[in-house]
Amino acid sequence: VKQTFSFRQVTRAYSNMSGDGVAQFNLSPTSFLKIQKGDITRWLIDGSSDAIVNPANERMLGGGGADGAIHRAAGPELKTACYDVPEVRPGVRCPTGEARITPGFKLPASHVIHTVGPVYDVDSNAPASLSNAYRNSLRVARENNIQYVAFPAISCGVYGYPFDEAATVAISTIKEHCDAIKEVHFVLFSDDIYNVWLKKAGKRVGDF
Ligand code: AR6
Repeated sequence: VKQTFSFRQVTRAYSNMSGDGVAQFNLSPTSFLKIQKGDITRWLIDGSSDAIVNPANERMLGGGGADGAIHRAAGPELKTACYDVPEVRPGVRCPTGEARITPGFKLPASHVIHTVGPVYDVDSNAPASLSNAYRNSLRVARENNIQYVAFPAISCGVYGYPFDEAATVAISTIKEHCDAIKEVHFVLFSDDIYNVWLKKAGKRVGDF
């Protein structure tokens, strides 16, 4: 089905459908991309085969931003589960671009997929690292029969990735690697990022 949305049309469609405040796009005949504003620690969809993605660091024992909020909402068992993830080298449980999974404990989501995006100013191939983080998170979801996945804007906080460039990588990668995932959600904390993501989804997904 050929659907073409301008940004204005997307936002209008969004406000027309805004019962639940979620903008929806077809990624494929069997997968949806859903974009909403909000706090990812409160994301609740299915209860059995769902995961939120944590934008963590390589040590994978918590931090600030969404990582801190996710650890607070999950409770201390999450940190214990993270300690149990083996180090691949001293101090590194999850290298940049890779992903690891734990239970969600007190979170509404049943699982947390921890991934590490690039530090924008330090990583010499930031787009590849960011794409790997999305791709490997989806792969880990698939390997664990998880069909509903919620992402924040990985690397767009402490790690300093420009929103527009991050949205291009995020949405293209998800479009390419969404097989077997029923719904990929973005739960975005700020108006700025939400608007950039909506616009990019209209261009990259809405008009396929
Ligand atoms: N729900 C959804 N999005 C959120 C939430 C939330 N509750 N809280 C923040 N965000 P960041 P990064 C947004 O900094 O850039 C940590 O210390 C935030 O506004 O959480 O990948 C880790 O331990 C931003 O748009 O992750 C690492 O050391 C986005 O989530 C480092 O930060 C990502 O911002 C990772 O940095």
